[in-house]
Parts: sequence; structure tokens; C-alpha cells
Amino acid sequence: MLGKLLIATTNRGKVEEIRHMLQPLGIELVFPNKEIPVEEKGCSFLENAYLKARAYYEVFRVPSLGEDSGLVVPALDGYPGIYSSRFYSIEWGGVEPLEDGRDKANIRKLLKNMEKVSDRRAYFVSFMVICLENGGGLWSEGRCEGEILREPRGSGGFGYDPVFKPMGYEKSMAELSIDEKNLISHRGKALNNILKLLK
Ligand code: ITT
Repeated sequence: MLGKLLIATTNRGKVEEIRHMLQPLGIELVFPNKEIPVEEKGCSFLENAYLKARAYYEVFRVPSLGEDSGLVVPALDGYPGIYSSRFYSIEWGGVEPLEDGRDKANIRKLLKNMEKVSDRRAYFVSFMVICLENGGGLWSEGRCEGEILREPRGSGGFGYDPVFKPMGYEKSMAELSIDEKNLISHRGKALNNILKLLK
């Protein structure tokens, strides 16, 4: 199907989940030995996923998988959206101090902005792009629907997982095992979809 696949991300949570799914399939995963700066200047998840895959491909010349993902809350006009990783620092909704790490600051800001919001529906979305050696590429999407809890629960996963309750579950995403999360998550679905295209 594919010899090597470089995972073009700096996010350790993403790396763990992708490794967990792909390693048993016999795909030779390559993890970059240096970080390539990528300006996420796209207006969509798909554009940003492409920018990441392309930037790493240009340096390493190995088929490269870039992923852009985030949390979309319709009652907040779609925020954090493409700003999910740096939501705490953007002006919309008030800048939150970075006291105890990015994930905690992002969650604090989300919960503050949702204090009086009764429509708590939200979804995670993941877009993936693979830049191939023949100049072509592939892309896929995955979504996971759920709702925003009133306070954080659990210590697994990363990002907004402690305040996200997947639809049909009584646990937060951070209370699921990595296998359980991969089965239902936006990233797990996007990965399965892009694997189908590769085959
Ligand atoms: P790379 O660009 O290097 O891949 P990043 O963390 O900056 O790393 P993104 O720009 O795609 O990645 O931002 C994704 C953010 O969305 C991430 O930092 C989390 O805040 C949130 N997010 C994405 N997937 C998530 C998940 O599975 N669980 C919780 N939060 C998630």
C-alpha cells in the first residue's frame, strides 16, 4: 500500500493516537527529528492540513500526513474552530492567561464563554492530507459529535477531551481508553477514511 509515512505533527497526543492505529497495520511510520515551522494561515481545517503535510514533505521527501483538527461549538458561532489550539490567546471571547499550560487555558476560556449557554452541542473535526511522492495527494475528514460538560473530567487524551462528552457515552473523552477514543473519535474516523483511499 505504502512504504513509509511521515507523521507531520508536533502534537504528542495526536502522535500517540495515530501510532496506536497505524503501527499494527505494518506501515513504517516516520517521526520527524526536527520541527518544521508551519504558519497555519489557511481559512479552513483542510487548507491547514495541506500546509502541514506539504511543508514536511518538502523537507523530508517522504509521503507525509498532516492533520488539522479542532472543536466546533455552534452556539459559539463555530469557535474555537480552526483556532482551537490557541483559543486562549485570541481576542474573541476574551484573552485567557497561560498560567498552567495551553490545554487548561483553552478549557477555562471555553467554559467561561459557555457559562450561560444551554445549547451545549459540539463536535470535534479532523481533516487529514497525505502528500505523496508522485506529486499527488489524498484527503479525508472525520467527525465526532457530543456535548460540552460544565466541568473537566478525566485525565486521558489531550486538549478539550476532559470537557467533551461523546454522544451516547456517560464518560468524557478523557475518561476513555486510547482504543475506545480511536474507535469513535474524529481522528480515528479520518484515519480510517484516508486508509481506504490509500488502498
Ligand atoms: P500540529 O499543528 O503540529 O499538528 P496542533 O496541536 O497545533 O499540532 P491543530 O492546529 O490541529 O494541532 O490544533 C488542534 C487543537 O484542537 C488541539 O491543540 C486541541 O486543542 C484540539 N483538539 C484536536 N483534536 C483533539 C482531541 O482529539 N481531543 C481534544 N482536543 C483536540
